[in-house]
Amino acid sequence: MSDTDLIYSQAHSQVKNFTFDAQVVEVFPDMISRSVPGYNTIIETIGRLSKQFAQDNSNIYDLGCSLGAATLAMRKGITATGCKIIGVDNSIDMVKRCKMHVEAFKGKTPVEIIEGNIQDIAIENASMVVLNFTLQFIDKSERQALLTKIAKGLKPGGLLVLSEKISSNDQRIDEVLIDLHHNFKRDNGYSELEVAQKRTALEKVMLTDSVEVHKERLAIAGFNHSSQWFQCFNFTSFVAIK
Ligand code: GEK
Repeated sequence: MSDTDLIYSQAHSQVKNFTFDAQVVEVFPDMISRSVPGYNTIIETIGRLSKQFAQDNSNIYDLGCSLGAATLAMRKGITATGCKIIGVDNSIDMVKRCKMHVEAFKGKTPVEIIEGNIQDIAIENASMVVLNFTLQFIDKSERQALLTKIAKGLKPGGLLVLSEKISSNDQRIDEVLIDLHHNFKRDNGYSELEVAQKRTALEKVMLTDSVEVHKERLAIAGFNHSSQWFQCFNFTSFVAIK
């Protein structure tokens, strides 16, 4: 099948840093659902939360939108009127394909997909912002500024959904969770070689934080309430409300 992720199935003489290029775009839905435990549950829940949190005449942001899975779930879920969904991604290949996906489905809430760095775009008049496995690709020293900008751009009562791969401060627990995740990938058909090469490719470009660090950043950013609502192995999702 052409859309099956086989990128790391053969030995690479040198494993390059992971990028969201055209080759990844081709297999992305297969890659993310076989690699991220609970991905479909998280996407469905983002849709449910949009029904609850999207406010009339406000903007909804999907930051690091990839192929628009969260955008489409929210467009289905939103019942508020006068909303606009803005999806942003800095991979031109993702943006091109995302626009095609969005156009292939009908919905009453308008969607704009923008090629850009989420650190540079303005967040304004927002009632809901989604960072679904995107913050982990931002330089650690720049994560607080991004979350603070998001909190400032949210209306009172506005919601951030933040999903991330996490690490544990307890080394033994970390080992157990990493092991469970690798077994999940093996059960989904990835070989030892694929798991090992993907790990090397992500080592320098995807850096994880602990739950405690995330919660502290959310509080500093100005969120009055935050909680994990989902965790499976070393993957979690938070809701944070202004
Ligand atoms: C989903 N949210 O399916 N600015 C804009 N986009 C960025 C930046 C940046 N600075 N850094 C990374 N990206 C999606 C899944 S994938 C997660 C998100 C994963 C983009 C990058 O191009 C990629 O499309 C996305 O963030 C991360 O719900 O593959 O593990």
